[in-house]
Amino acid sequence: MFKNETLIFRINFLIVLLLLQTSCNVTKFSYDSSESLSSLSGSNSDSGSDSVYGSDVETYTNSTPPVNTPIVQQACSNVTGHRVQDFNYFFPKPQETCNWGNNGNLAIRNGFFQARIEQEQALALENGAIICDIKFSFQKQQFLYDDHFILSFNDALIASSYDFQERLTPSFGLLRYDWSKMAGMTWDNRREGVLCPAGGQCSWPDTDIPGNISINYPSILFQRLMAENLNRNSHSIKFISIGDNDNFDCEHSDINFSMKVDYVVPLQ
Ligand SMILES: [Ca+2]
Ligand SMILES: [Ca+2]
Repeated sequence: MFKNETLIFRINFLIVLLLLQTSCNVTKFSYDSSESLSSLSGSNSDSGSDSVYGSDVETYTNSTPPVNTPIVQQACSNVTGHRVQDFNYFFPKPQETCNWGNNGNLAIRNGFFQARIEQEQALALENGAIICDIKFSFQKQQFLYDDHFILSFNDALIASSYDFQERLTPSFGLLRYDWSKMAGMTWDNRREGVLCPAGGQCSWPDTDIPGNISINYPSILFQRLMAENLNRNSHSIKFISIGDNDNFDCEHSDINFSMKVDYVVPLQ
C-alpha cells in the first residue's frame, strides 16, 4: 500500500513537471518569410494561443526581486486577516482615432508605432493594504483592438499583443511601459502574438473575433509588484491602444472585466 502510494505520488509529480514545462514553452513567434511590413493592417497572425515573452519567464524568475518581497510574502502567508474585494472596470471604446502628432504622438507612418491612446483607472485600497493576489475575470465580449494594445499594472506590462522587449526595459524581470521609448519603433509582425509575462497564462481572440479573454498570473507577480512600493495604496491599470497610420487606429471595443483582489492590512 505504502509503495503504491509512493509510486502514484511520483507519477503525479512527473505529470505536474511535464505540465509546467509545457506551459513555460508555449508559443514562440512563428516566422514566415513571406510576411512583410507593407502588408500590415492590424491583423494578428499569431494570437489566440498562450504565449510568454520568449525567455522572459527565465529572466523574471532569475531576476532579483524587490528588496521588500519577503515582507509582502510574510504578510500574505498569514491565513487569517485576508480581505477579498471585487473591482469592476470598464475601458470604453475611445470613439476617436489616435491624436496624431500631439502629446508625444508622432505623425502617421505606415509600419511604425506612431501614436497611442492611454486609458487609466485606479485600484484604490485602504492605507497599509498589501496586495497578495489578483484574479481577473472577463465576461464573454467582442474584443477588438486596432492596431495593438498593452494592459499594464503599475506600468508593468501584464498583457500585450506585441513583444516590446526591443525598446522597453525590464525592471525586476517585467517590462515597463514608457511611450517615449516606443514612439517611432518599427512594427515587425514577427513580434505579434499573445504576450503575457512571467509564468502568466493569457489568451484572447484574434482582433475582430468575439471570444473569451483570459489572463491569469501567479500571486508572486503581484506580491513582487507590491514590494516595489509598500506605501502605495492606489494602483494603476492602463489600457493603451497603439496605431501607425489610419483613422481606425487606437480604437478598441468596450472592455469590461473585474479584478478580485486579495489583500491584507498588517497592523502598523
Ligand atoms: Ca494601422
Ligand atoms: Ca488599423
